[in-house]
Amino acid sequence: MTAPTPADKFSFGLWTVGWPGRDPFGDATRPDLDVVEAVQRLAELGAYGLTFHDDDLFGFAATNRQQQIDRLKAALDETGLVIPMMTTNLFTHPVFKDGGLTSNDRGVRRFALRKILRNIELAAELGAKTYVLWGGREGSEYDVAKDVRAALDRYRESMNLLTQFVTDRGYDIRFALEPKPNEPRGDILLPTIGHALGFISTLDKPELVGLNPEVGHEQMAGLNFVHGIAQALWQGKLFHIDLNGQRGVKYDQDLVFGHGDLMNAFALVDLLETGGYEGPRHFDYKPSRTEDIKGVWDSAAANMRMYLLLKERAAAFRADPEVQEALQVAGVADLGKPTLNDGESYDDLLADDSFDPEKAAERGFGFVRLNQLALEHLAGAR
Ligand code: GLT
Ligand code: MN
Ligand code: MN
Ligand code: MN
Repeated sequence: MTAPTPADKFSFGLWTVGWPGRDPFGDATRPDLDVVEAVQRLAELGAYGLTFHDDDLFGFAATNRQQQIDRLKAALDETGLVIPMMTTNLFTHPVFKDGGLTSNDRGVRRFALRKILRNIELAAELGAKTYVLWGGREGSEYDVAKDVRAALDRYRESMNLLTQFVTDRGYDIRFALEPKPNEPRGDILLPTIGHALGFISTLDKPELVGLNPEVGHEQMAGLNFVHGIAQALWQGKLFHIDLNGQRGVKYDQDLVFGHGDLMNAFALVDLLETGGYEGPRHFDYKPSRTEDIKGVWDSAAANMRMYLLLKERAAAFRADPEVQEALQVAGVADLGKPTLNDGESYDDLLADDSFDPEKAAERGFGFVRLNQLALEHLAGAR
């Protein structure tokens, strides 16, 4: 297998490799990571992009904002790394305890919007094409404390303002909402891909708003990530993606991609590589708290290696003649054929009595054999 190159479009959040290991129960286990070192190491490993929140680069107080931007720009020039996506931190500072765009406090909502607008100006300057909004604090613990319909009005008001802003400024930027069911809030608004797609359809400029789904977030809700991504692609809404690993319905683990549900990761890479997704392969993981700095870069490399391994396995699966035959038996391609004939009406359909349900019920689809073949390719047994 070849090493990652910029053509693979692998990108990482500065907050991922930069996570010092602080969690609700324990202190940091690693020192803070400087942005210049992050850029240099990621470039060496074969990544093409870095993404970040405003606060990741210059902190909430932003006292050294311009200096940090200049240092980042110099590192980008030196390495050729790019900034494909940026986002706003509306969750760390205590002012956002009840959310940003949907806080019950109107002053907080106005402050949150200004924080986004200012960072979008920087995103445009740095050439980012996607602006992510993860509403981790937009939600509630207590049903009686949040008017969800009013909160969705405010979310929509915000998105309409942001899309008007990039349009008026002539920025080549689209927005990507990132769903998550819970954590840090008890319940987060727009909790799944489906909820977010429904919300987007109500906006003034829906064409400028899509999704940034994260593997673990859908799996925390017990949902099939591949199905969600397939629907997002089908609706032209997969603007960006957060790849990582999650083992079942529990807290947000942010493991290395493939270190969770490996079979679903295999099907995901197969879909991304064949389904027309051309955006960044962005890793939003956390190097486990047990790791030292070497472990940070080993785990960053592991994400890219897992993706490339799965890409190789998926291609071998597709090229295997026995798989082709099993796909045929399973009727997978037959689903692409419209159910009615060209020009056929419902009257024609009603008049068709040629179908024998008893006979059709005798069919075995052979899905288990097909899945076993997929697993054998995944396990390197074929
Ligand atoms: C935060 C969150 C991620 C989001 C990031 C973007 S920040 O770490 O857990 O899932 O993608 O705001
Ligand atoms: Mn996560
Ligand atoms: Mn996360
Ligand atoms: Mn994420």
